[in-house]
Amino acid sequence: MAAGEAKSVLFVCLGNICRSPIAESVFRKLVTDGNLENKWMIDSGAVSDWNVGRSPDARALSCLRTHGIGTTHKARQITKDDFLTFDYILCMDESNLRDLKRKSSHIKNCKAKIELLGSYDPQNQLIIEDPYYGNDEDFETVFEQCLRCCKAFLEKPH
Ligand code: 6LJ
Repeated sequence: MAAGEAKSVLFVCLGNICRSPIAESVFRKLVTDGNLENKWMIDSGAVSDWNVGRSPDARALSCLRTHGIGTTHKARQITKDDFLTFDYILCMDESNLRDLKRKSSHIKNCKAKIELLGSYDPQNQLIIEDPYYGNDEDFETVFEQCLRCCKAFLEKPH
């Protein structure tokens, strides 16, 4: 990437209604608060097509609201184009990473660097677990992990 050029990041999880919209919203808040809107393109998506068009899980929205963050995101599945256009695709667990690497292996000229968001965690919690069958505390844990990792990623992308 040339200096001064905008960078792009796509946050990915299984259904794009819990973890990745939290990560996307947290990162967007950090970018907005830092007056860096012109420097970043930000989105999120799903490995699966289970929830396409849906708003985030009510527990994810409630967790974000608690931290003063809103979102109008609607779930979408990742596309071939995402691998060609995004600089970074940051995912949540080993299953996401396997699915993304498998999909990218069929794509010529894949541009995206595919990584675990947790690889940026200063507290070294590598995996951001799926909170779908969990409770509000699990969503709060996801939020705190995303906040730590997004701060570190914004500071110094790999
Ligand atoms: C096709 C068959 C599966 C989950 C989730 C889990 C389960 C989810 C979900 C995350 C976001 C039609 C859809 C699994 C949205 C929905 C239940 C099954 C959905 C799984 C395994 C471990 C932990 C969580 N699968 N929905 N249907 N995560």
